[in-house]
Amino acid sequence: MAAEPKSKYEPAFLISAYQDMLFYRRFEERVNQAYQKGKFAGFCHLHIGQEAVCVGVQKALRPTDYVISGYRSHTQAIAKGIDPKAVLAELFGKKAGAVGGKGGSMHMFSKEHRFLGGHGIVGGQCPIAAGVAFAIKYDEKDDIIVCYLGDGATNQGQFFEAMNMAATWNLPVLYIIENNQYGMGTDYHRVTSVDRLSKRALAFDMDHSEVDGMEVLKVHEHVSGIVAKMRKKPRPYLLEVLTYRYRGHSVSDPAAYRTKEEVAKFQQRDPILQLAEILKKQKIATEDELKAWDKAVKERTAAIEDFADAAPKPEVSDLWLHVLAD
Ligand SMILES: Cc1ncc(C[n+]2csc(CCOP(=O)(O)OP(=O)(O)O)c2C)c(N)n1
Ligand SMILES: [Mg+2]
Repeated sequence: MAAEPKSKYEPAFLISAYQDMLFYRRFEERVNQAYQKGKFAGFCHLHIGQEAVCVGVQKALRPTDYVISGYRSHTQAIAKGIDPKAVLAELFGKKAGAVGGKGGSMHMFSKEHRFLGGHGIVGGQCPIAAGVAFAIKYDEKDDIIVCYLGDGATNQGQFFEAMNMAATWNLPVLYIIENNQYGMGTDYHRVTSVDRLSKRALAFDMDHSEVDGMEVLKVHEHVSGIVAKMRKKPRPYLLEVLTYRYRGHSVSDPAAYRTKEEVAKFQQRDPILQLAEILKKQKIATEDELKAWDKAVKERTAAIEDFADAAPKPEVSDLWLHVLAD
């Protein structure tokens, strides 16, 4: 029998990608439980099922690159370097939160980590990303900005306006559509004139492609290639990542508009399970080690919740802070 082709990825990379995805899954599960226990209220959108996108993309970037996103962005914020304690404290409305407990689930932000939100207006991040890319180019830097958006956001006017400007001025912005098949309860096929959302780029003569978002290594390899080209010659790019959200649109959506069979079909290709198979096949980790990592991750998320529980609330006088820029 032919030997398994050796992965071009080092064991350390595979372990790190696996542990990151596992942590993001368990973190979001804990967020969901905390919400159900009434520890916080308001909007809350989970990224469960889409972990390979966030991890594969982030590992293709460098710290000076920027990331901007929509409202499904807890773990994207962590991937960009924001302390998970600050993310959970933000959800709990605590002063130690990423934005002092005043933004909540949809508004993670850190200038220091170049994570520029967390935006609740669908598609609102697209023109901001073009503006940041303009600044990068103006300053003659070779950084890029990744702008995550959903399939639903590609039907918003500002997406088209931003794409036109980015293409006209050759701005270094990588628009990544996380096509998780649904905009709230609407299957994207029902509201979209094209089969592949990446085709939207044709109208702007913009480079574009698709990649399987359930395989972290595919995402990483594909995005690394795109980013390397963008750094050499600033140009925008539209990437469609085919993924799936396992939970409802928000924690209060039972997702009755889709079948169990459909969810199961995607879960069979779960990004964490797929990488676990690779780790075992390449004898990088045993089943027992995978279980031990999971236990450690669960303990880590429990400690994060303890921190967020104990953290103090903001002062009433904090209402006067952050109203205007310093
Ligand atoms: C401009 C605007 N219109 C409508 C909404 C209500 N809304 C919130 S999320 C959402 C669906 C967006 O779906 P998609 O872009 O696919 O992102 P996903 O939730 O799947 O990550 C809608 C319509 C909004 N927040 N902003
Ligand atoms: Mg969607």
